[in-house]
Amino acid sequence: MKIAVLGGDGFCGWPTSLHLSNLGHEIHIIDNLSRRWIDTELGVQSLTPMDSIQERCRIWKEVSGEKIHFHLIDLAKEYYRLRDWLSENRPDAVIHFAEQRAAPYSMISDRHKIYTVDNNINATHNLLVAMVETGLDAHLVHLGTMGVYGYSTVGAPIPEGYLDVSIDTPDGSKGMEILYPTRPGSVYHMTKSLDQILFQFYAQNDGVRVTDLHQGIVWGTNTDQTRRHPQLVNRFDYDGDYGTVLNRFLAQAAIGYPLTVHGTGGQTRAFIHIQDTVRCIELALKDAPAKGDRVKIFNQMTETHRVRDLAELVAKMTGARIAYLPNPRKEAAENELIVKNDNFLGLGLDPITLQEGLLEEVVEIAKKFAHRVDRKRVPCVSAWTRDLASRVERDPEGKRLKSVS
Ligand code: NAD
Ligand code: USQ
Repeated sequence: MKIAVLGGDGFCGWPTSLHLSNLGHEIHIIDNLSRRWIDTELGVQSLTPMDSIQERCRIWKEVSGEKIHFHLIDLAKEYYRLRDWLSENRPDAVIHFAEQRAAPYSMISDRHKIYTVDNNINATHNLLVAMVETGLDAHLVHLGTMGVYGYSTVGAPIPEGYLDVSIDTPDGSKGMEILYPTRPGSVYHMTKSLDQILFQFYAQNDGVRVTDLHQGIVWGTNTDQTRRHPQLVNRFDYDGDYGTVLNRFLAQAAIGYPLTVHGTGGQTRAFIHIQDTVRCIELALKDAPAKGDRVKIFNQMTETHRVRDLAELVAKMTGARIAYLPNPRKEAAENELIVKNDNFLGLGLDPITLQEGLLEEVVEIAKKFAHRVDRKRVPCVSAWTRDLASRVERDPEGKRLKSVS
C-alpha cells in the first residue's frame, strides 16, 4: 500500500513508519517538525540523540534498502498544499498522528491552550475536507486517546467507543447507540474529544472511512526496526511537559532523581508498549471499514496500572526513592479503570505486558544518555488552575536551601 504517515517524525510516528516500510509499504511522512520547535521553545531535547528526519530516512535506506519519503507540510495551516499533495499522490491509507499531544503543554498558558486547539482541530478538519474535496477513498487511521472517556470510576468496563443507551419516550423506552460520553481532563484531551465529532460527521455525510484508535499511555523506546541502527533510535521525552509517566519514572531512576508521583498516585491509567502500538496500526490497516460504515473505534491499550504501583515497581527494581508531590493537575485522586480491548485481541494482537527485561532496557537507554538530562526540566510545573499553580513543587530533589526556623 501507499501510506501517508502524518506526524511521522514523532515518538509513535517514526517507529510506525519504519515498521510499515519494513513490511513493504510505500511510506510518505508528512510533518511540519513542530515537535522539534517545541523542544527549542521549552529548552529541552529528546534524551536519545535524534538526527534530522532527512538523515533518519537516509540511514533507513542504507539499512533496509527501502525509501521513506519526507514532505514538510503544516496540516493546520497549509490546507491547499495538503489537498494538492493528496490529489497528486492518492495514498491508499492515511495515518494521522500529527497533533500537539501533551496535556501539560496544552495547559501552560492561554497561548498554549489556543495553539493546541488551533493546531489539532484544524489539522484534523483540513485533512477530512481535503479527502472529500479530492474524492480520495483512503482509509484514515487516527490516533485518539483513552483520555476522551475521562477517569471517573463507573464500575463497568469502558466499551470501544460506543454505548447502548435506552431513552424514555412518550411511547416507552427506545434503544440507541451513542458515542461514549466524553469527559476530557485537559485542553489536549478536549481536542481529541472534538476530533471524534468531526470523524462522525464526515463518515456519515461523505462516507469517509475512519478508524479512531483510543490509545493509552505509550511506554518504551525502541522497536525491532529502531534497534537496527543507532541513528534510527526513537525519541525519548523525560521533561515535565512531554515525558509520560512510566518513561519518566524509568529515566528518573536512571539519573538518581526521586520518582515524581502526583498526589497519592491513585490514578489508574491504560498503557501500551511502543512495539504494540506499531503492531496495532498494522492490524487496524488490515481491517478497514467500508464506505458508509460508522467510525470504527478500537481501544489501543494492553494493561492498566495505578501510578503508585508503577513507582513502587520501578523503585524495587532500581532502588530509587519515591517523592509524593502536590498534584499540578485537576484529576481524580483515585480511580478504577476497566477497559475493553477485544477488537485488537480478536485481530490477533499478542500483548506485551510490563516485563522487567523491557523496563531494564529503558533504564539502560536512560543511563547511556544521562549526560543529556537537564534536571531543571524534570519537574511538572504546568498547573491546571491558578490555585494548583501556587502549590506546585518545583524542587522534588529538595536541593533548595530550606529554612530551619
Ligand atoms: P509527537 O509529538 O512525538 O509526534 C507528533 C508529530 O506530529 C510531531 O512530529 C509533530 O511535529 C507533528 N505535527 C504536529 N502538528 C502538526 C501539524 N499541524 N502539521 C504537521 N505535523 C504536525 O507525539 P506522539 O507521542 O508520537 O503521538 C502521536 C499521536 O498519538 C498524537 O496524536 C497523540 O495524541 C497520540 N497518542 C500518543 C500517546 C503517547 O503516549 N505518546 C498516547 C495516546 C495517544
Ligand atoms: N503523573 C505522575 N507523575 C509524573 C507524570 C505524570 O504522577 O511525573 C501522573 C499524572 O498526574 C496522570 C498520569 O500520571 O495522572 C498520566 O500522566 P501522563 O503524562 O503519563 O499521561 P497523559 O497526560 O494522560 O498523556 C499521555 C500522552 C497523551 C495520550 C495519553 C493517553 O501524552 O498524548 O493521549 O497519555 S491517556 O492517558 O490514556 O489519555
